[in-house]
Amino acid sequence: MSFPILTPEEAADLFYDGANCGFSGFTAPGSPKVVTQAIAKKAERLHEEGKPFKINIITGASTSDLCDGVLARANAIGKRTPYQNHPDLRKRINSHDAHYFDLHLSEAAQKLRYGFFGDLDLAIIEVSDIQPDGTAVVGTGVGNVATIAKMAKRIVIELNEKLRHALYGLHDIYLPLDPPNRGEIPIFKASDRIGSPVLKIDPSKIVGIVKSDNYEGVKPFTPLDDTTKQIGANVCTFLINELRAGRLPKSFLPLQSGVGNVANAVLYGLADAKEIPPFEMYTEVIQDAVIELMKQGRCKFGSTCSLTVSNEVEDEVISNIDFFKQHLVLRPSEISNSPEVIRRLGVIAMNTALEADIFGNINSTHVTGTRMMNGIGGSGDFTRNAYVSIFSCPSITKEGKISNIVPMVSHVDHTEHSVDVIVTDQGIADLRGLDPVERAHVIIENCAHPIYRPILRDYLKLSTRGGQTPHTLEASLAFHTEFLKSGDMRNVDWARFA
Ligand code: 0RQ
Repeated sequence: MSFPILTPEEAADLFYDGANCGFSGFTAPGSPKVVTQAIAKKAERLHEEGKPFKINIITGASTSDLCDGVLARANAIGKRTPYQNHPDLRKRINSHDAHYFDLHLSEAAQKLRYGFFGDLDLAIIEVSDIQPDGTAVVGTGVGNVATIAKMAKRIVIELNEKLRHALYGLHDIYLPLDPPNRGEIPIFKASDRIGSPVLKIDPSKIVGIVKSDNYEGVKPFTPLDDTTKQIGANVCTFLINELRAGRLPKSFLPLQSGVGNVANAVLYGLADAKEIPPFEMYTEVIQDAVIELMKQGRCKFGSTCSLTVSNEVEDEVISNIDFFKQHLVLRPSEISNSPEVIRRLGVIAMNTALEADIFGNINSTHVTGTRMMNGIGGSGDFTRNAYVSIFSCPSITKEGKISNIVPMVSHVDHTEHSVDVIVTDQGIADLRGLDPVERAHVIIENCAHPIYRPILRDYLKLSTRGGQTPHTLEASLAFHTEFLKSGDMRNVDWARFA
């Protein structure tokens, strides 16, 4: 069977108001790039005519400006899951133009298969190659593509010619059976391969192929500054101390690292931490820093769901693909983020918080408890199941108007039970085996910024009256209410609550 070649506009015509759509990809890489632009134009045209048009979208994770960006600006997104990070979509979500439900990334595919989100009417799947029988080599972000291909009724293929013929052998596509028939996921080391280098798509569901020739569109990282470099150095100090104390095996354990500038900086810190032996990664995103570490021989192998690298590094990987195929495997999110595998391998989880509270709870998603930033992503999959779980963030943000260490987080993504260590530019709070009050002292003294330490100590004094986890409930969110009122958390006045 050979598939018709479609223009992006012809493909966009298949999409209709209220359609449930699955898109390939994971954090920009692998997500659709051209049909989405045509769908956005169609939405704008229909909206001008006074007609409704919004589609519901499930992906692997965030996408690029060519997908979430254009569709959000066209107000063409009805419902979205499981992760996003585009400023225009964020605005739509926070103004309720788009509905968004946040999900652990390991669970999205199985919940789709279980039927929890209804039928999948249409899919757009980016491939780097496809055969007439539907055998495809997918792009550089795998996400939920295997489940989306299985569940979608009709599929549009985006053939990204930029990647053509390069990627065969990079992927390990594996779809677990669903309960009650699920067995173990037989990965015993990061480099194990258990599936297929190709995705088998039912050719009868493919309506046509749209050609594209685009970069993945990963947003460039902010250059490292003194704060992010110090956070990276502190994480490395913690890991080195663990090795010295014999709490980590001498051969080390696989690392996971989350998204964003802080995560990228932590990984760059590992380049200089020579006491840490060459290591493996079992993670969901590999950012620019890891590619550099691979070239240096510091990172021996990376199992990931996506190559979330800048355009420059993308070019470098593609032109040296034979080298990187020996050091990388790309897996579906439910495998890269599988709680079973993470627990078995003893993954060291390193994720980023927006804020942490003095008792060790983490908010990764909601600014002042209400405004969605990006979503929980895979941070919960790793945090909850890690050998040791580390959260890092700067001690202050916005020139000190915000303390990232607060009396009580304004939204909880990761509870005190799942968080072993908090690291800021100020230092390391090792929370293992500590009760809530002990944790509070260590977090305030080691991680809070010196300008906020006395204010946090005073909060603890104010709260000594009650309970195992001593809070003064009416004052517990005063940092946030003060920021909303005066724009600076330093203005908080505990006397009001005495
Ligand atoms: O704002 O953009 O206006 O400068 O938040 O902060 O310091 O640049 O940090 O890029 O590492 O992102 C938690 C969002 C951190 C990310 C988060 C403001 C700050 C800045 C970004 P500006 P930084 P990063 C696996 C793991 C959840 C998902 C996850 C994330 C902007 O890491 O989305 O971990 N994590 N997935 O100024 C108000 C605060 C703030 C704040 C920072 N307390 N209040 N604003 N900012 N702290 C990967 C996947 O799952 C795909």
